[in-house]
Amino acid sequence: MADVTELGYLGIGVKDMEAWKKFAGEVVGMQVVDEGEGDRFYLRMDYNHHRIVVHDSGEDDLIYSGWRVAGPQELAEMKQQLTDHGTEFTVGSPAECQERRVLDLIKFTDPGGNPTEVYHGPQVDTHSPFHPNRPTHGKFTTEGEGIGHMILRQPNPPAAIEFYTKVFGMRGTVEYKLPMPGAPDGLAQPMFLHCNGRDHSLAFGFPMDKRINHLMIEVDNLNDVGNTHDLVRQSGTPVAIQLGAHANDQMFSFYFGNPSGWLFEYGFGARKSTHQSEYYIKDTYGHQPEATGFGMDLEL
Ligand code: MBD
Ligand code: FE
Repeated sequence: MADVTELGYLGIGVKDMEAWKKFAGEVVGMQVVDEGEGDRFYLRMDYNHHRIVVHDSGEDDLIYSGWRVAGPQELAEMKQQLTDHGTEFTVGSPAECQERRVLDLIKFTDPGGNPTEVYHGPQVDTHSPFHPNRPTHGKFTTEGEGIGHMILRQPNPPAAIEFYTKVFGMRGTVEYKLPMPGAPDGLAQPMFLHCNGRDHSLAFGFPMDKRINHLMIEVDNLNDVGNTHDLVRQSGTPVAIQLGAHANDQMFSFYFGNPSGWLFEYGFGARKSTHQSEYYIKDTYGHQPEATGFGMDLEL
């Protein structure tokens, strides 16, 4: 059985390309790369050609996620695992592989209807060191752990947990029971899944309008959380969840709105996956809600 090894890339569709360039470069501290295609630009976080493709397609939502496998053997095994599960896939054409800057890929939808890709062999540009559009103290933490984590819309969480554990080989379960008026039993019971040393690369079980609620990106220097927090405040960017520490990954983080109206979580200092389940009823400290309307109106 082949397992996915990291959440490797995302494609997002946006309405305001210029606002996204400014936000990603000047507030978040990514590297904005425009190769002149006109309908897209790229966001870099490390040596990879890109981690995010920003498409001028107007959805203001996630349009695809790319999960990495180790190599061609694993991609072949993943095809068999999808077939055994009854999930139909298409094989990426050479043009599609070139567009994604990978050696090979397959495309399908996950049980929540989210367009999903599995690939191997990303283009790594060691000749072009990561160069953020604004000064940073440190770097994004991506080595062996991928882009970060995302919260995906899953109308049927049991079907999603079955897919991501049995087909993708990820591990995880419910990690919080949080009071939420309107939820079954008045409780939100989100699930968190890992596939490498990152505590979770995927979570779901929150009620959501968009496909994605937030993308968490991690930095290796605490000063970058403080500095980014200053830039978020100075730019009038809404903060949906204030600075605080999560109980599960023990990360110090905060959440702010992006120009598409979903959230970035920006954090430092997460512990590694423990590979054993436990659950929490509250976060360690902080993480108070502030700006509403981002689908994270719950008491952590
Ligand atoms: C997370 O990263 C998160 O986004 C939430 C809501 C709870 C715990 C860890
Ligand atoms: Fe998160």
